[in-house]
Amino acid sequence: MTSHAIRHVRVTPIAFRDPPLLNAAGIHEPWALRSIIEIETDSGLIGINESYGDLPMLDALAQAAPALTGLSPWALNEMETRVAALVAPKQTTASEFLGTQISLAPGTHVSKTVAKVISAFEVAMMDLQGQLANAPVVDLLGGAARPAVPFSAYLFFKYAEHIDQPYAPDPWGEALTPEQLVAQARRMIDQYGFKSIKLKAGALPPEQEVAGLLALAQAFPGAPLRIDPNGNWSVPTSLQVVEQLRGVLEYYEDPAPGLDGMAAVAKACEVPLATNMVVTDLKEFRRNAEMGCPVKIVLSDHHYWGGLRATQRLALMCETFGLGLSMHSNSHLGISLMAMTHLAASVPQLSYACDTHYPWQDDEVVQGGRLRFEDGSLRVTTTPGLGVRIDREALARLHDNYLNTSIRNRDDLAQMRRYDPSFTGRQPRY
Ligand code: GKR
Ligand code: MG
Repeated sequence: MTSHAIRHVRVTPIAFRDPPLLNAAGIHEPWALRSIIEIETDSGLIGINESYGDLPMLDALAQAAPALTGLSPWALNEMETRVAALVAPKQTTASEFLGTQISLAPGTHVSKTVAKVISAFEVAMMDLQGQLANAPVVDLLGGAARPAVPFSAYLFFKYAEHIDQPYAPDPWGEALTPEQLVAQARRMIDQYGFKSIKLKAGALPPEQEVAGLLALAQAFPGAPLRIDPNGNWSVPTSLQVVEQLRGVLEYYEDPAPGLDGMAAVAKACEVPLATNMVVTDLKEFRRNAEMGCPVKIVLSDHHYWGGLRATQRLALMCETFGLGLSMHSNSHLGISLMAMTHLAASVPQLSYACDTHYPWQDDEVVQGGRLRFEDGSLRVTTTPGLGVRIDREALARLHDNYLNTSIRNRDDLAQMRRYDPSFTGRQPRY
């Protein structure tokens, strides 16, 4: 009988072009890093995934990879147990004190690294499961609640060029004024058909960002609008901004730092607060609930919430506590975007269009090139597994980019200091 046991895990770090996008931490570097994960079975099947590509993540993936050898692609719970045992940081326990090394039991220590590695392997294993069962991943998650997933136009203030532009400048140009921002939105909406708009804020003085959002509201009447300064505004500034944006926002994403800051804003503002910064694991979810849910919308991310199934469990908890659910994103390519799409299609409670950085990338690692949006949505694939396969030539090219750049960890702050040596990155800045 053919064995589908896992034989090998291959992790390939890649780097792809990323524009000079401004945010609270500083500015994007010219290369964004990701890892491409391939899990191969004895029978020669290959399950794929895309995750973070910074050095600690690559180290954690390498540390955990042996846990998969010999495992069935269906054994997700066993994979989680083994990964948690291998990757969890050690604690000084009584038995360790007495000289015995013990691994922490899963569940007793849930670090983000464990959740990230579990997610990285889970998606690739589910891609394998789909190939074995001849079913798309969305069917393994219970079937599609919607045939296509709506995404939002994710706008950034940006410079026209990087400080040491290593390749031809991106076609989006500069966006620092309300007029340039509206032009960026128009271009993105014309090209992709997005219906909702999110503005990444926390980069320019708040009055300039408010002017930008008001210009968007005027240019796109009726479009749901969000603003996200990544916790870079004090509570008084957050309240001032939301007052200036009265009647304009669909939700208010991470205005002030920390759950306490968010709770102080929530007390005095009617617009629901959303986060991908202060409710990022079960412990924080519990604290938000104990505080009476100042945060009303959780912007999930399967890459660090522990995978597709863990995010489905999060969806149920959001429903239980009357919270909304959507997804945020990072600079990513098609495998990550497609995994998000299968997950989002399977979640009946998804209440808002998801974020994606995808329009900011022009590289791709999947066969057939860039994924195509229809009317602002991405159709969930119906072929086995994730429905995307790796383009080997593209992977080799993107890996070469990685070998040729010295970037090994994303550092928007250090990059901004190259433009402005006095930039401190102190938060909240305003
Ligand atoms: O790429 O600059 C960025 C974003 O700020 C990203 O890092 C955030 O994680 O998009 C994310 C968000 O919604 O906060
Ligand atoms: Mg955010």
